[in-house]
Amino acid sequence: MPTQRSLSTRRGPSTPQKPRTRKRGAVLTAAALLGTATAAAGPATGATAAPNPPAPTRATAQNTPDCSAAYRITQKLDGGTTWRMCWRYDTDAGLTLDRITYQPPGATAPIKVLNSARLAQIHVPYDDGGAEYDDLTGAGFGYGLQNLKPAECPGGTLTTVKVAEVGDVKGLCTTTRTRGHAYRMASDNGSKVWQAQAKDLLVYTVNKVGWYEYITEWRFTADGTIGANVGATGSLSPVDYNATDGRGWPIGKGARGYATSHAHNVFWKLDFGLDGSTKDRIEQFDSAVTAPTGGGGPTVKTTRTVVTKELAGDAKNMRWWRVVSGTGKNADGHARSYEIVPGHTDTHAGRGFTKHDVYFTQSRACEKFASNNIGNCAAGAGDSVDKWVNGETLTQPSVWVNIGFHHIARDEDQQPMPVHWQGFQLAPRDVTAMNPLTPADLASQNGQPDLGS
Ligand SMILES: [Cu+2]
Repeated sequence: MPTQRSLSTRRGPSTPQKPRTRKRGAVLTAAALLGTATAAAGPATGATAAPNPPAPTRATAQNTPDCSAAYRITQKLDGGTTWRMCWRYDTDAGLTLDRITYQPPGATAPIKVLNSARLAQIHVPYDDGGAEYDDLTGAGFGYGLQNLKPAECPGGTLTTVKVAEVGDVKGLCTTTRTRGHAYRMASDNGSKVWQAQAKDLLVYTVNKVGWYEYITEWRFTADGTIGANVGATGSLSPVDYNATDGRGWPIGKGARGYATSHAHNVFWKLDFGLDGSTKDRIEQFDSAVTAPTGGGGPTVKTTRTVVTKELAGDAKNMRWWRVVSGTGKNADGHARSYEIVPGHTDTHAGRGFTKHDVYFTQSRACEKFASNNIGNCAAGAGDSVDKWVNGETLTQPSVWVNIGFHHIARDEDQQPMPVHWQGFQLAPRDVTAMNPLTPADLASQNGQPDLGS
C-alpha cells in the first residue's frame, strides 16, 4: 500500500493533503473556492444554517426529526407518504442525511429507516497507474460545494450551507420531481383503471473536485424506496490527455487528445436503524437455476443465508441482500426489511477496498471512509473498509455499497461532459403489509385472491 496516505489529519483547502501520486486540480480548486466566497456575498433567500448543528434537541413530538428546524427536511408526497430527515454538511463526506423516517399513508407514526446515510469515498484510479485520487478525504470534495442557481433546483428550495473555511454556499436543493406511473391496474372487465402518477422527493448537492463536478442525489418515493446516485459531470481532467499507450481514447481530431481512461469507484455508507432497532440482521439470497431435464420447465431454488459475521460481498447474478429489523414487523406479521438493489457496476480489482461490491462491518465510530479513512482508528486497524472485515460478529451492521464506473472517454464527453449516473436503490420489503399507495377500494386485496369455486 502507498505510504503517503494520511490517517488522521483533517485538511482545509489551504493545507491540501497530498494525494497518493499527485495533486488533483489544486489551482482550479482554489479558484473555485474564491468564486464560491464571492458568489455567497449576494442575498440569501434560503434558510441559513450553522456549520455544526447544535446538539440535537429533544423531539417535542413523535413526528419531529431530532434536529433543529434549519436542518429538517419534511415532505409529504402525492399519495400521502411523508418522508422526514435531518441534513448536515461535512467537509469530508459532504451531504449527510440522518434520522430518515418514512410514514406511509394511514400509518399513525413514522417508521425509522436509517440513522445515517452519506457518501463514504469516491476513488478515482487512472488506467495507466499514474494518478489515483480519494476525492472525499484526499482531494477536497467537501470544500468544493457549489452555489446552485434557482433554475438548478426547479420547484424546490435552495438552502444556504455554511462550509468551514469556505463560507456560505447556497448549495442544498430540496425539491420534488415527477417520475411517471407509480402503478397501473385495469379491472377485470377493463372498465376501470387504477393508476397513480408518482412525484419523488429529491435532495441534492453539487461538489467540484478538480475538473469534475459530482451531483450527490438522494431520491425518496411515495412507495418507500430510497435512491442514492452520484452523477459525474464537469470536464475531463486536462492533465490526463497523454494516453498514447492504448489506455485512452482519442477525443481530439484524428489520433490526438487521448484522454486517459479511469474509474470512479463510489462508496456509500448506510447505518440502518429499522424500526428503531439496534439489532438489524443482514441476509443474503442466492437463486440457482436448473434447466429442465424432462417435460417441465426450468426450476429455481432460492437460498437464504443469514450473514452473522462481517462480510465483503460480491455481486452475482440472482444474488441480493437485505437489512432486516431486529424488532419491527408489518401488519401481516412479517419482519420489516430494506433490500439493497445495486445499479450497474464495474467492480475494479485494483485495490483491496474496490474488489468487493458491498461490505457489512460491525459499526464502529472511527470507521468513516471506505479508503483513506480519517476516522482516527487505532494503529494497525487499517484505513480502508476491506481491512475492517475481520471476522467480528455482526450485531450492529454498517452497510457499505461500492458502485464503480470505468470511464473510457468519448467525443461527447466535451464540453461540458454529460452527466453519468451510478448508484443503487433501497427498496422496502415487507415494511408495509401491502403497497402503501393501495387505493381504498382495493385495500381488502391482501393475500391470495378468492377465486370462487
Ligand atoms: Cu470520468
